[in-house]
Amino acid sequence: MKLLHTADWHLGKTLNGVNLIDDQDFILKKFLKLVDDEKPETIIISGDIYDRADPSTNAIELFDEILFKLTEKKIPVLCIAGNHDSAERLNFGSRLFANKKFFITAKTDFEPKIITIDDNFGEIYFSLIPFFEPGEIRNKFFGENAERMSFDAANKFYITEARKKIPKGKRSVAIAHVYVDGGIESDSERKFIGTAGKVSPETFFEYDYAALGHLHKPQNVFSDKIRYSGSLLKYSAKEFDHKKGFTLVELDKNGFLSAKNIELKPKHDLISISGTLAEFQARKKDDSYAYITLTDNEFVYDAAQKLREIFPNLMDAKNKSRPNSIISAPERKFRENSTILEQFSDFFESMTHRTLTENEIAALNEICGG
Ligand SMILES: [Mn+2]
Repeated sequence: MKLLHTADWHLGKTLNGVNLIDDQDFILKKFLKLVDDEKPETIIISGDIYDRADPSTNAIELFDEILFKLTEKKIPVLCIAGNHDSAERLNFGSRLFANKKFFITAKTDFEPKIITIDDNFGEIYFSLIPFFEPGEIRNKFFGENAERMSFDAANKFYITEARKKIPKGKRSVAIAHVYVDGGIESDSERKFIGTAGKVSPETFFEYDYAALGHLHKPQNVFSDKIRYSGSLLKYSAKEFDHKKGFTLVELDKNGFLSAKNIELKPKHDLISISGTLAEFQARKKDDSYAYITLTDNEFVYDAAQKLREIFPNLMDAKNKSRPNSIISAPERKFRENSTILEQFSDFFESMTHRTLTENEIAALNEICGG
């Protein structure tokens, strides 16, 4: 069986104030073309469909469009929720969509979701493991008074439950949105709350392939069979050298055969480069999303304006001796890599123009700490 594995679309994402929806639309149309060319028998989307729990209407429309086009091709699509998605919202219509072979699992269940799809050699069992907080598994299976669980313990438990429905000797694929220990993090993933957010690779050893989402760099962890397809596009300056694309996986009668990354050229590249203004001015105009570090020793007057003549999509510019941005950065509403409490207090402040009181912070701590 040929599988096409993708993840971390983050539809509706903005980067330095630039909405990437047109770039996402462009690359997903290429993805549809890739589906026509490669003719996979199953498509896997391993979470973080949207960038936010309350996605923009543009993002919802784009997902709706791509889904419709995929289901028209009559290829089964298996999809789970990631930590950026709202499980409840993404779950909408899931029972109806199953009739069209679009299988979305956004919420955990007492009986973890298994979908079987046949190829010439028989059935393949797919475990759909949506992103969950460990507390959710604890409450659901053990009760609220049970001991706290780590991400590792909760995932091990849930995947053991999932495997109970897979007959011995049958081929199987896990679809999950987790941080597998040993993977390389970028800086555009939102960290899971709590320190022990990692899951050990052994959790997936019984599967013939683990189609993972969460880490944005395409990579294997521990073996060829445990793999992140990476995000749809470069979602931070640090990702300038990532090769984004889609992962094509082949399973034969014995299980895993091969996996390779198919790189697709985006509408705009994202570059992070340094040089003097004179060097840049000698270049051709470049419409990449550009993060520039100027190496001139002397002060460059009106640098951002001059750089924009070469890089119309200038995202940020710095001078090597002055690490702060020399272009006016758009107002950032929320702190990056922040806790849920920090995110909420930023949101609260932007909505009410006042800071949280001590009582309110205490109440929130109680809610978030559970
Ligand atoms: Mn993600």
